[in-house]
Amino acid sequence: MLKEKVLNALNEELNKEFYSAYLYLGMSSYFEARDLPGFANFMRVQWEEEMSHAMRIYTYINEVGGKVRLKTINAVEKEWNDVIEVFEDIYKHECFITESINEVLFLAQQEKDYATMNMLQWFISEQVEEEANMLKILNQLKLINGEGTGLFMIDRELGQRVAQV
Ligand code: OFO
Repeated sequence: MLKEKVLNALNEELNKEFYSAYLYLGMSSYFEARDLPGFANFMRVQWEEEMSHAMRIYTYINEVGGKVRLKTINAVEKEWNDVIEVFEDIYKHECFITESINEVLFLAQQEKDYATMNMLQWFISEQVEEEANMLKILNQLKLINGEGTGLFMIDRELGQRVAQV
């Protein structure tokens, strides 16, 4: 049985994962509008991944007899000026999520909730990968100044990404 504190933290994390999905879908639509179909595809796949992160937490809460609380998901209102700005935001957001997962894990540890700690280990590894992938693309975009033939080539590469979930 989940302790109240851990359950609340997991429900907060669930909301953040849904927001991640929503944010990345907003970015996908930004790329659609900018005629960058590869970037749009990449972010749409990322949207699916984030939905699967949320559903992992959703399933876990139910599995251990907790009550899922589906809270308001914030709007995605930001207007981006260019591709580099979008990836700066993605990288920042992933670092924020890593911090957030670390805090939930810390809480679970304090509460001696070994099952939740075990479930969160998957997220710890996933965040290492997510941060590294996003930072790599951000750095590549900076190298080409976010424009020209380089941008076209990255767009083609990102168009190859297919959903793993
Ligand atoms: Fe992007 O890893 Fe979940 O939020």
